[in-house]
Amino acid sequence: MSFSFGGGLNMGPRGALESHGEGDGTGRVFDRRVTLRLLGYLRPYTRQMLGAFAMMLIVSALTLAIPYLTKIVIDQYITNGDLRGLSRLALLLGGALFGIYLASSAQQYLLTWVGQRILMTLRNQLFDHLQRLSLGYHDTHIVGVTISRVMSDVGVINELLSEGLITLAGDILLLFGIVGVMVSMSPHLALFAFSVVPLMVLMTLWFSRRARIAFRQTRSSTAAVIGDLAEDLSGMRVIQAFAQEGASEERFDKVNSANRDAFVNAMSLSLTFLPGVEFLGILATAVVLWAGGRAVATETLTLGVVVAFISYVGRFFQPIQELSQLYNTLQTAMAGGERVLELLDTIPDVQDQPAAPDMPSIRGEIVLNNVSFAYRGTHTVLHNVDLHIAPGQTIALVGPTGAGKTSIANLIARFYEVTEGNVCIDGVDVRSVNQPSLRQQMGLVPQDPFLFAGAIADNIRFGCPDASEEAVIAAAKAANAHEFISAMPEGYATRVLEGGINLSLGQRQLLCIARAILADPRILILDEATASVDTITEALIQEALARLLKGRTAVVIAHRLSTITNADLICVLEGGHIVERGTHTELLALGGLYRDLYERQFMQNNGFSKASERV
Ligand code: DCP
Ligand code: MG
Repeated sequence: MSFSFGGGLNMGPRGALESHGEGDGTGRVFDRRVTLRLLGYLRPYTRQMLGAFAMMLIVSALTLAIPYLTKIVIDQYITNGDLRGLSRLALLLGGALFGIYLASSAQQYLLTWVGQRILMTLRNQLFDHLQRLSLGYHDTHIVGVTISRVMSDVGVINELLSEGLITLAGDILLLFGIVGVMVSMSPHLALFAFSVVPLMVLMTLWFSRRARIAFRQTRSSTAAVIGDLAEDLSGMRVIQAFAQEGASEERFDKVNSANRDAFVNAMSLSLTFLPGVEFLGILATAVVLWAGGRAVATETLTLGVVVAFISYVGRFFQPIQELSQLYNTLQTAMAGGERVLELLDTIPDVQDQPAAPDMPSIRGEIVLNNVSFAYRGTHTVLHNVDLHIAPGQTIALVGPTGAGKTSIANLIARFYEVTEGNVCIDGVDVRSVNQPSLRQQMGLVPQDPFLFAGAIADNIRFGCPDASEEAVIAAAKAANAHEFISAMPEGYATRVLEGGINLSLGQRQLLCIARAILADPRILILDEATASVDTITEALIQEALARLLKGRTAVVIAHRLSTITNADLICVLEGGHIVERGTHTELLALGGLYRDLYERQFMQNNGFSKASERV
């Protein structure tokens, strides 16, 4: 039996994002609702658990029988000099020991078999659920915290359900069994043996109260170490760029030493308690030896009974030690169980109605009616936005950073639910159809182009896994990505490393465009698709886009206004309001925010080209 240190990851010093209770839950050792639901996971394995239970019964029975057999050996065979009987019983004892070995191996195997299956079921359930949770959930939950739920919380639940329950039952059974056998053999001597029990109870109470706090500290300080580590690793570039290695080392040292102290503290508690229990065991043995010895001398008890008693007393304290440790496992598992169930119970913000129909084949009209929207229900970022995009039109959203451009794209694809008003595609409210059927007909090139680890070709065919090699190449050509891909050592088979780090940001964007082209959607949303490419590539992309956008409805979000001068309609957003709308020429003539933005960029670009001419 080992202590377990599972726990949430909320304690990262800078992990203030995590808003939900990440402590040890209610801290209760037993929660009926959580327990019942967790026990439900055992149901499919009733047979195996009954098998393990039977093995446990065999182990307990044999463990109880061995001292009793010793008593018979001494009182009947050794005392009477019956050597043949002695050999027979020695064989029987050997058989019993071998039986314990076999039964406990079988029990262990069954429990591992069941435990690993429960672990897998829980992880699959969590993973499926995480995929269904809306972006609103993923925005507000730190990745590390979620990983800890899926990995360590699930682990402690497994420990409780498989090993824990059977150990609990076995220990309790053994305790009662030993008491029963001792009382039936000699109530008088049993009374002497149990004289240390009140001391034992006091000690256990003292220990469990302190252990509960100490072990909670080990869990939360481990969480702090992992939180700090995860954040520093992902922010390494910034740490090094600002030469803050020293400061983050100091911070890590602090959480790390708190973790060390918590463990030393918890361990020293255990290390006082466990030998304490052992000492009481020895004390009880001494008492039995003294009282039993006197009884043997006065011939009120046989020697065999005293020897058996010594053996029982020795075994009596082992389940007590185990039970006190199980207490921690139980508590950790309850806290972990509560967190896992809470995650499984989280209702996605964006939820389809039961049996929501598929989105019919899209023609491409997008209408936003009086749409207002707030992330996380607080702070409104879009105010009464009205927008009508006819099928086949290209509209551009421009405006200062934070104006709400990406938010509009998010609402069209229904990654979030509008707070007020509605979004309709071909007259169908996006809330009335199921999400996959809607998004399958849309292509999205996100602001932050994400690639998966794997071949370039597979990244392009992400949305259409069955696309042929030719189709992939055609899409890459249309996106003007073919040239750089062919120049790579392994062409389309070149592996993209995790996070796409072996490609430049511009290249990643081209691949994302190729991915969208291949999916051949009726509606295309391009978020800053040309933000990070040079002027020549930009011209290539524009040319590719002109080809791509033809006959589709497109929403193009651009910071470089030169890319969207041809759009059918340009909407200028500021602070969540559409403040101007019209074509490029109309807006320039208007002389408002658009003209302002345009002139500033124009001057900047001219400034740049002059500067480069001078070089
Ligand atoms: N916002 C938020 N929670 C999110 C995303 C955004 O609270 N998960 C806030 C930040 C901004 C506002 O919403 O104040 C609008 O954000 P957008 O991403 O819509 O802004 P833009 O796309 O217009 O900005 P940029 O040009 O920087 O991409
Ligand atoms: Mg944006």
